[in-house]
Amino acid sequence: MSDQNCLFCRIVAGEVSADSVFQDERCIAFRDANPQAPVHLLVVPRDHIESLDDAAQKDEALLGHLLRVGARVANEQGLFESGYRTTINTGAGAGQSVFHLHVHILGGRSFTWPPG
Ligand code: DGP
Repeated sequence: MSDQNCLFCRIVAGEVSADSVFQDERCIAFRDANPQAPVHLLVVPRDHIESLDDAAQKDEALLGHLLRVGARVANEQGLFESGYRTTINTGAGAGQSVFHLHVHILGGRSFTWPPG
């Protein structure tokens, strides 16, 4: 399932280039083009799911996989000691701008709580 009008579907298909750090049969991880931290990665399922709100029961294993891949790539980027933030923006009001589910992995600086 992919959507020709979706930027992340086009990155998954290789039609738009991205600086990929990990790929498997279910997802890819690449560097965010507008980084908000020294390390800012996006973990993106290959299948088009608009947002976390659109994930169904059949997607439960995929959601877990995206988080585990996020931990893996964070550690590969050297964030084990310092920690990292894992974020999913859901809906425009929460800051989602690309409507293809993705997990942000941010690290390499300190973070405040609550987020802005
Ligand atoms: P969100 O706002 O949560 O939907 O996050 C979307 C992220 O996608 C945002 O941090 C910027 C990033 N982004 C937008 N366009 C591109 C692109 O063409 N390439 C890459 N690598 N990242 C992009």
